Amino acid sequence: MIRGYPEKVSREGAPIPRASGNPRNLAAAFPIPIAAFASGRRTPWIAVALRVMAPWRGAPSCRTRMGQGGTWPGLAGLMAGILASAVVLRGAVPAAPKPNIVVILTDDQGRGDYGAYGTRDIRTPNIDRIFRDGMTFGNFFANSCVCSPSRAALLTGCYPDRVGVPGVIREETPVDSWGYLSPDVALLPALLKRAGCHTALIGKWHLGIASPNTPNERGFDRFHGFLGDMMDSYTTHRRHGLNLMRRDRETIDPQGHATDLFTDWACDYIGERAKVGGPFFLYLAYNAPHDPIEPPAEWLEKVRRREPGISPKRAALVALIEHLDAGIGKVLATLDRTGLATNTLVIFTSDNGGLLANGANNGPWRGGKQHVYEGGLRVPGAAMFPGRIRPGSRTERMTLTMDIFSTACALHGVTPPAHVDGVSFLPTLLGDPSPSPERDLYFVRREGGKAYGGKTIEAFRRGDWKLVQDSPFAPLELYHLGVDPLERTNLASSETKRVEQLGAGLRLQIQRAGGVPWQPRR
Ligand SMILES: [Ca+2]
Repeated sequence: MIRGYPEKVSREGAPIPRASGNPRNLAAAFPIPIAAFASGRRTPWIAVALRVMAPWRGAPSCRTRMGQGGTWPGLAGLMAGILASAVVLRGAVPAAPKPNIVVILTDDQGRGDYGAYGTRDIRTPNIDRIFRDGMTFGNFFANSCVCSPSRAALLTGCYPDRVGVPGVIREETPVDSWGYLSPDVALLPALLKRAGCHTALIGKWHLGIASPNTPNERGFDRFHGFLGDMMDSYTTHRRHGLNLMRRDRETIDPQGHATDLFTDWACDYIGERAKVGGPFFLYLAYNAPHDPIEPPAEWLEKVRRREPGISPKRAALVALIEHLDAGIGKVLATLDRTGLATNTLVIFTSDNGGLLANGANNGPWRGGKQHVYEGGLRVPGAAMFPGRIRPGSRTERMTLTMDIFSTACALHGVTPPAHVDGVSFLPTLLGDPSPSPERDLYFVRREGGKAYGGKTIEAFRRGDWKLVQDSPFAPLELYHLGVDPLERTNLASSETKRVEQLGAGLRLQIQRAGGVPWQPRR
């Protein structure tokens, strides 16, 4: 069984004991959206009334003793009665709105590059708010150590090479493109749209620049952002001289820092949905803090003044992340201002570990972006849902980017396609203390250049054991993360049987991906 290990090196705060009592199921937590709407079954009105009064157990701000062997506080019971009476008088079950989902994905943000982690030279009060007001994931892993594969995993729920994206897609330079998103796979927005959600991608797509792999063609009602892998400048938004900024299918040439543009567009979108009504799925994918490290001048100056002795490289990265954090703060404030926050699940994570060459902080873990050691795969992870997720809670569940897909489906009562690898963590969010799902974990990256030669690197994890090949030309390495979380002692030569066992599992994963092309038909 896969087990997470306590993050002894983190200073995100002491783990908070999980809620006692019976695990709560989805129908109990979301009686109307899931039990009634998704299945078509009518929820008894009294259960609805009680659930409205007790959105989740154990909340400091609205604690009830119901289910803990106690009694309802008088005021809550009175209000429940009034509500129930109103329901009976109207003769109908009030329709609670379906929840919204906002996934905030940052680009190359390291596991330790935010304030709530305990890092001293960075101030990210808005990202920290998601951790503080929601659930911290102590073991959140990107599906890959680079951009495109993790993004493909998020939107398909699959290991990325199973949908044609083992490596970075660079359609604008085909000789250096190492993936092609399978046109046959349904993406998350297409599924959520069937459940009644309006869907939007704001920011970076990086899963193709041409038909059929553009955001609108793959299920997003709205696309406002950048098609490519990275911008040569945050202010010119070009890549290899190409303008890849779009509003839906229209090429646009906006002025300003990309982080500010994406923030403004996200706020506009949320404001628009507040007026229109109905649930929405917003995938907000910032380019920051990916290369080039270009913070606005005033943000860099602020960091330099506050952090005497910081290196120029680190100061620039910190400033870029703090500027990003301010943007996230505006988006959260817009959810608050429109009143949508109380019905919105916000998930925050990064697509891979930080790039060490840029001064990124990946905590104590080995390596960073482009590597399948822990520093390249471990990412920040948090989720916030007022009234549903217990503030300040924490899980050590082993969680991957692709699990977001299944979680979003579960929240809207959508059955994921049978081929999906991701597992919903919605029960965990709602306080179910069940252990991590029992499964092997697999990470892959295909890349060109002399260091990779068009071949792949992989990591394969079973329980605490991890098999690693961080260069296609290096022998396999084996680590026991339970006793050696920083991957310092390679046990491959002494644990040969274990290497063979995990190697067989790895080969199976490679075979599973073999049926899907990762290049377009030429
Ligand atoms: Ca990235």
